[in-house]
Amino acid sequence: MTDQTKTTLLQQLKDRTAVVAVVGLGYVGLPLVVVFGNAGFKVVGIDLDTAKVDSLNRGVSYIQDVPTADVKRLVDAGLLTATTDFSVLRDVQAVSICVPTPLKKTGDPDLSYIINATDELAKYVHAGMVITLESTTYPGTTRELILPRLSECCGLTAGQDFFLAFSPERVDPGRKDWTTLNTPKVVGGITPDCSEVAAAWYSQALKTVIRVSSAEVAEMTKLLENTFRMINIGLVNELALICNRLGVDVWEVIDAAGTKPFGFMKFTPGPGLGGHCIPIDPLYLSWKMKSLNYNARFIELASEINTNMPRFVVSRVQDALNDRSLALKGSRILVLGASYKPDIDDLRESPALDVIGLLMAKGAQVDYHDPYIPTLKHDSWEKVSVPDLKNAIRAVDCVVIVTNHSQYDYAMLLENAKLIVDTRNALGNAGRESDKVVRL
Ligand code: SAJ
Repeated sequence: MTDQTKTTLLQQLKDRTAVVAVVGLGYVGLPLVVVFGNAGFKVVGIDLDTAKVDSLNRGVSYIQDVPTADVKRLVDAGLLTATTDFSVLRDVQAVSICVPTPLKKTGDPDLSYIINATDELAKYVHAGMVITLESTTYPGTTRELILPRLSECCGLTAGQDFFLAFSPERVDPGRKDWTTLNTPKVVGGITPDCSEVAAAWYSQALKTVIRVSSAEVAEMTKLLENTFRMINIGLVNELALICNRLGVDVWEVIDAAGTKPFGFMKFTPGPGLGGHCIPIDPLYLSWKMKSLNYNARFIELASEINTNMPRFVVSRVQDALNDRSLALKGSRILVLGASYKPDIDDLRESPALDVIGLLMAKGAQVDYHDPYIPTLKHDSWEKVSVPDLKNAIRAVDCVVIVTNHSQYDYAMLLENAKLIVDTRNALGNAGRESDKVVRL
């Protein structure tokens, strides 16, 4: 049965008669649907959100990186359908799970999306099926959480009857140079045969597939990528605290270090760490290690430093106002930029929300502006982006640049503001030379 099952499935993947399913149609799943469809596979997208399902069946995309024309073409060609009904998996040979892996309020991993998707899949898993998990998670999830649920329910064996692997998503929303199609894709299975079948599937649609020896290696690979980033951002954030105490310009130091053509990678300090990946993924690793009685000190310390940056920003605002004999309490502050990084409309974990909350807690009157985010609702407060930016800049005691959107007119800001705290070095040398600009 084993060899025949694998041989038949490999042939179906090779001649693209295998039907593909993607569970979770967000910023990871939808681009994957299009890539498999463009490779000639019949694809069924599965999501609990009927609005997403209806939109796709109308041939309309809702993800910034996926053109509607691509979706419409696949739907019109009969290569793409979407549904909320998992029973379609009865007639599917290849399934990719791309569901969220956020944190709970407690700061522990929230694996409920993976568990729910797996429990639904377990009802329909059958011999001759390959399954991959793409959601970023702790090492061991595929083997400890998914495998038992799939093999116990139906008496099938991974690596013989069905094939289970992990393949980390490497989607950077908004990026045009590296996409789902051309970003190298790591794939690692529960068994060598699982690695082989999953890699064979992905090689039919993606430009570069990197096969590793196990699901744990693949899970750990993604965590290294994002933990590396989080810790290095934490390092430069601590450098900003150190340079502030030394009276040294941290931006000038980093720019000078950046002239080293080897052995150095430039990161920049900021008001804190936002996004759905970098602040969260490393905590999946440190959480797992705690269960093995190991304290991942680098991750904990970097996370502590990054989490404290909004407070540091507020202290810089307070000091800057104080130097002008103004109390923070009662001062009018304009926060410029709310999304977690420039030129996108994503608020997840944005430090701007913390900066605004902390300024308000100290009695400041806070407004914000963000061209991508018309309204802000967080904790107990709600705000609307100021309609007339130039007037708002002139009216306030201090402007705080939190997210340096490229569309801002920074010359106009420098001309019209009384005082600017620039947490992103958005003003560059003009800011360094101006006595009304304080840099992080
Ligand atoms: N940040 C800094 N200093 C830096 C770089 C980033 O403070 O030097 C801040 C950003 O302002 C933001 C947060 O860190 O608040 C995260 O920024 P990010 O540039 O890492 O962007 P993300 O969250 O979109 O990260 C994604 C990740 N992609 C995946 O997980 C698949 C990450 O692995 C990519 O390296 C990153 O995009 C990228 O390079 O753009």
